[in-house]
Parts: sequence; structure tokens; C-alpha cells
Amino acid sequence: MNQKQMEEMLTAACKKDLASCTDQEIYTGLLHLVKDLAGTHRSDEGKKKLYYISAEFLIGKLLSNNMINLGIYDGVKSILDSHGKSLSRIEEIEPEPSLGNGGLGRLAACFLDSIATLGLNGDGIGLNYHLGLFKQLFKDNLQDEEPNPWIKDTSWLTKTDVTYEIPYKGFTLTSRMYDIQVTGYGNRTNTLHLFDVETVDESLVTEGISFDKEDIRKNLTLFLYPDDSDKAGQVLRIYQQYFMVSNAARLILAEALSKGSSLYDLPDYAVIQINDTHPTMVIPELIRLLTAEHGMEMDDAIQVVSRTCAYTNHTILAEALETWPMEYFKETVPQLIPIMEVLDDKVRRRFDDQSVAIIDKGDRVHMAHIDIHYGFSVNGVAALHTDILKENELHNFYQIYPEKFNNKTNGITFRRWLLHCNPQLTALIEELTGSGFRKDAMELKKLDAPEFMNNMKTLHRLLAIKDGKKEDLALYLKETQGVDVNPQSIFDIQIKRLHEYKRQQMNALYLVHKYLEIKKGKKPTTPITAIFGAKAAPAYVIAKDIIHMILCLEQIIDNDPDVKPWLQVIMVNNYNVTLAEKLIPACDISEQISLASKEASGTGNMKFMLNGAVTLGTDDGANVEIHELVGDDNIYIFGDSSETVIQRYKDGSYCSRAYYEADPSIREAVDFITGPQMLAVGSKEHLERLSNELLTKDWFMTFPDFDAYCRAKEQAYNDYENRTEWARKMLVNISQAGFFSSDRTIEEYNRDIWKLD
Ligand code: 26V
Repeated sequence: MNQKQMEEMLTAACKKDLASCTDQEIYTGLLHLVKDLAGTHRSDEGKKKLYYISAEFLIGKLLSNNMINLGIYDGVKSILDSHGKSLSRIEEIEPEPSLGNGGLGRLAACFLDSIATLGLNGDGIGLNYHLGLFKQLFKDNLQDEEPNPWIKDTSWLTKTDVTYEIPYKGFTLTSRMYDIQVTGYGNRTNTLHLFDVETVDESLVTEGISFDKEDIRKNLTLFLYPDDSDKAGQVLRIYQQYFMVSNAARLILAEALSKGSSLYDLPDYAVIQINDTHPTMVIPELIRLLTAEHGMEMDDAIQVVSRTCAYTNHTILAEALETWPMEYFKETVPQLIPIMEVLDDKVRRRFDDQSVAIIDKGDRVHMAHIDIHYGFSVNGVAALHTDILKENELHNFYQIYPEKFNNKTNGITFRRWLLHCNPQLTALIEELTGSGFRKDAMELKKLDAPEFMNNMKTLHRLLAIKDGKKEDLALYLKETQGVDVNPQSIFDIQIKRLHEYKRQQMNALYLVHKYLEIKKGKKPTTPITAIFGAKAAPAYVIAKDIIHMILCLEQIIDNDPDVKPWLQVIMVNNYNVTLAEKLIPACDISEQISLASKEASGTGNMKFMLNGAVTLGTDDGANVEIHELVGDDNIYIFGDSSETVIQRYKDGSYCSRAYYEADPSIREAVDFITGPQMLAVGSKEHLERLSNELLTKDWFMTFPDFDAYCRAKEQAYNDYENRTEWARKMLVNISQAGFFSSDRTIEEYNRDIWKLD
């Protein structure tokens, strides 16, 4: 399509002359145009199809990403420019579909992009939450939550005719499938199927994000992950999960039947990737449908389903591994009970080992255990994580089924996390290496050549691009959040869900330490801007206390003229995919400081690396693989190893107070939390609770790593001063990032697990 044709199509879609359109009218026109164009390029429909079932698809805004994938971004942008319209302003109009919590949901979205790009026959299946992850507000230095609607009259959703009757105890719900087209780079389109119920009622939401958790007809797909700190919330999760998988199972069987499957050969027609344990009930549900509605014998159905389903584990954290009381299933989906009992019984007959049982002595169902016994593949999401699963958390399963275990190191889509969010860097890479990296990310390695690494001009251009992105971010933060940041400072960024194991509190303690140091007169050479972005689960008390601590610190420093020119702390409001796209290209130092062994992979670490940030991190998750790729000189690794940490947990030997007593800088930083300056701007209750938690528990061991963290950070700040050496580190990171393309990850899933034709 040439520019003239494109302009005609766009004008037709907007229904009037572009110059006289409002931004909103252009947005609506573009949305329709992109939907039309995407619809014409369906990926190949081979015999076998992948179904990626996930409770979360954190797709983010789609307009620009889809235009890039369809190859019309630059053309549309220049047409709009010529009519005095700004595409970046038009992008702002699109509401972000925040249909995920964090890494797991964003991974699912990156995977769909790669599946479509590789032209694989695979679709996503999930739920059409009307309200995405809550909108975060700060009031009195505390997090507050508001509903986050994203479905407007015009949206990416397309209503389909597919509906099913989903049975629950005492009632049934009629579902409807909505589709979102997923464009891949180079014109392929796959589908994300999101199931919904028409009776959902948004007016059920009362104060903040409170709602009647028991009115299932009205609330089933109302919220992503409702608060499950009480029984009603947990039961609602089961209603949601069953709704997702029962719809999925019916769709999968219908599609296989329509292609001529006898259902005994289902594994030739379908492979189901179970993304964490949220979709685990698809296993008993498929068995139930095959036996009750398709006349299959139980043993045959179990066989067929076991050869169709594969499971991905995304965490070793015990508190995140789902187990549900049998009682809850009885109250909600009693039809699954006999199936789960058969599955449990078969396991008991084979193994006299409580640790691998499906239903435990307390009558709780271990969802992951269903997946491992009755799926054909179990994968972790980074090399270290998979090793820990095999050696520790799932060791007993690994002994039974060594052949099922495999690793698939996570990846990210370079379309969104380079081409879209950093066109300036993309252009430089293209100029230096040609355009091959767009399709084959490993071509980034070409950058690791003396002609670039030793070329001052190239290195300075790289620095200039980073400076430009820092200025862009500063402007954006000023406009959208009203904060002033100094674009000449070092941007040190930690953005991810707030969780104690990710250790935002350790970063905050460092900042207290730095603040006090500057107060005493020791100024950094270059000013530092420490940026946080994080949402805390609404019922996660300590996580909210950590946010409180950071916001209080932000206020104290902002009001301290001695320190303000040298150190700034910012917690951005309502961190989401859209903000990540602005923050990541502007970052100098990427904070990946989880307690070693606890972060399964991380994917933010990969996005930062790709955009030329240098990692400051522990040898955890995919940091280990980043470390191997870039070498010791191009990353700042600190802290205890995963082996030491795992051993310390086994010994039960950790005592945080001993570290507090022994190390004056820990003492000084911790005492500050409840000192007069903090109490003057914060809440005693929150600050004392946090300090107490650190002193009596510190379950994620921030104190043992604190000194090493401070030293590594100082080293990074010092090294930053040598601008050309720093630029080399940036370039090494970019050049080695190709491995983390989700295209590579998806090729591995397909090669080892899905085996699509
Ligand atoms: C969930 C919960 C819920 C209950 C409270 C504690 C807790 C802790 C962690 C989680 C995470 C659940 C699964 C998850 O999101 N895992 C993330 O998956 C990403 C994609 O594989 C990976 O990069 C992250 O390291 C991993 O945390």
C-alpha cells in the first residue's frame, strides 16, 4: 500500500478530512482501520493447534504495536504529521487493558506476539475482565485503589457468536466469547479469545474497589484477580478459573471435532499450555467432558488429556502455589470432585508419598500436582529456576518423571520493547548492522565488534540517544505526574510488583543511607534519581508499608534543599505497561535485586538490557543468564548465592537482629524509618510495623546483602562517570540481548513441547 492509498483509507475510516478530526476521532478511525487490516492475515491453520490458557494477558495498549506489526506505523505517523496531528497524543487516548498483574501476564502477551510473528497455529484463551488491575492512587503517602475500566464503545474486542452453558452448583451461566486480534510482525494474525458473561454489572463496585463478592452472576468477570484474602474472594477465584477452563475445554473439543478428530487422537489436534496453575482445572474438566459428553472411558480420557496438557511453573514461593480446600470445589463445581478423586486415587496407588499427593491430609487440592502427574511437560522459566525446581521444590516429582522437566528461559517481544518504545535506538542499530535483527534478534551480536566498541562516535551517539530518552521521560513525568526530574542525573530504576522478595525495601534502605551520607557532606559526583514503580496487592499489608516508606522518603528529600540537588526519590503513580515503555528506554541502572533463588526469571531485566541499561542485581532468575552473556565487567552482581540462601532457610539460622546489632549502617538506616523525620510526614502505625518486620523477621534477608548492595551500587555510580566505558557496557548489553527475544523462547516451546506442524 502506498502513502496515497493509506491516506485515503485513513480518511475513509475517520469519515472526514483528517485535519478537521479531533484526536479522539482519529483514534477511533485508526482502531477500525487496524482491526480491518489485521483481520485479513490469519496465521496458517495446521492440523495441530496450541491453546495458551492464561488467567492473565497483560497486553498493554495495542494501537501502535499493531501498526508496527502491520508495517503501517511510519506511514500513518507521517500522514498524521502532515495534517498537524501527533500520533503520540493520539496514543494517549487508548485506555490500557491491564489484564494482568505483572510478569506472568506480560509474558503471555509477549508470547502471543511471537506466536503470531512465527506464524504458528496458536491462540490464547482467557477471561474478559471488565476492570483490569486497579488504578493506583497515592493519598497521604499511602496507596489507594480505584477501578480501572478499559472497555469503551470502541475497543479491540470483537463479539463472536460462540456461547456455552457453564454449569455451577445450583445454576448455570451463559458465556460469550470475545476475540482480540493479535498481530505478529510481518502481517500474521492470531486470536486471543476472552470469555465473558453478559450479566456482569459494573455498578456492583461500591467504595474504591469493594464489591459484593458473592453475587457471581454479576461479578464473575468484573475484576482481574479479586482480593482473595477472605473465603468469598477465594471461592470467586474458583468460579472464575472454572469458567475460563470450561469454556476453553469446550472450544478446544469443538475445534478438534470440526477438523475431524475422533478425540482419542486429541493430542494430534491440540496442545494446551497451562500458564501457572490458574488454568489447572482444564485437566479434570476435559476428562469430565470426554467421559460424560463424548462417551470415553475414564482411563482413555485421562490418557488423552495427559498427552495434551503441558504446565509452566512461574514461582517457587510456597505462598504463591495454589492449593484449594476440597470443600470449596464442593460448593462451586461439584461435578469435578469425582474426577479429582480418581486422579488422586491413581497417584496414591502408585506412590506412597504424601509430598506428591493431589489431595493432602488436610483435604486441600494441590493444583500444581495435578499438572505434573497429568501433563506431559513441566517447565521452569529460567535455567536457575528450573534447576531449583528439580533439586528442591519439585525434587520428588523430578525423581518420578525426569523426562517431563525442561527449561524455557523467558523472553520479551522486541517489537514492543525495542521497535515501539525506542525507535531512536532501533534506527542506530539498523544503521550499524542492517535490518536483519528485526526478524532475527541474534543479529544484535553484530554490535559486539571492535569497529563499534572502539568507535567514539558510535559510543557517543548511543549516549546521546539515552540522554534523549531521559529528557523525554522527564517531560512525560512532568506532564502526567507533575514531578520535576533532572535529566542530567543518573536514572536508577526499579519497576515491578511490590513484593518483599523483590526487595524494594533494600533499595529504600540504601536511599536512606545515601540521604544521610549527603547530609553529612558526601555528595555524589553526578546527581542520582532513584525511580520506583510498583503496585502492592490491596491486601498485602507490608508491601503497602514499603510503598509508604518510599513515599515518605520522597517527600523528605524533596523538602530538603541540602540534598535535593543530589538525590531524588520518585515513586511513579500507577505503574503499568504504558509507563514501562517510557521508563525502560530512559534507564541507566536496572535494579534486579531479588533474594537469590526467589525470582523465577524476571523479564523487566531483559527489557532494560535491550535498551542499554546496565543491571545491578543478584545472581537470580534470568539475571544469571544475563551475567553469563555479558560477563563480569558489564553487570553489577552482588549478594549471597542461591545455594547460600537455600541453605540458610533450611538451617533456620537467619536472625536479622544480629545483623542490625553488628552493622552500624544497617542500624542507622533502619532507625531512620521510625525516626522523627519520617514520623513527621508518615503514619506511625505503618512505619513501626515495617521496622518491626525487618527487625524480627526480614524473611527475604535484606540485611545480609545490604553491605554488598551498597558497595555494588557505589561501584556502578563511579563507573558511570567514565562515559565511554559506560557506553561500551551499554553496547555489550544490547549486543547480547538477542537471546532474550520471545521468538527464541517460542521456537523452543514449539521444538520441545508443542511440535506444531
Ligand atoms: C504470586 C503471589 C500471590 C500470593 C502472594 C505471593 C505471591 C508471590 C508471587 C506470585 C507470582 C506468581 C507467578 C508469577 O507471576 N511469576 C512470575 O512469572 C514471570 C514470568 O515467568 C517471571 O518472570 C517472574 O520472575 C515470576 O515472579
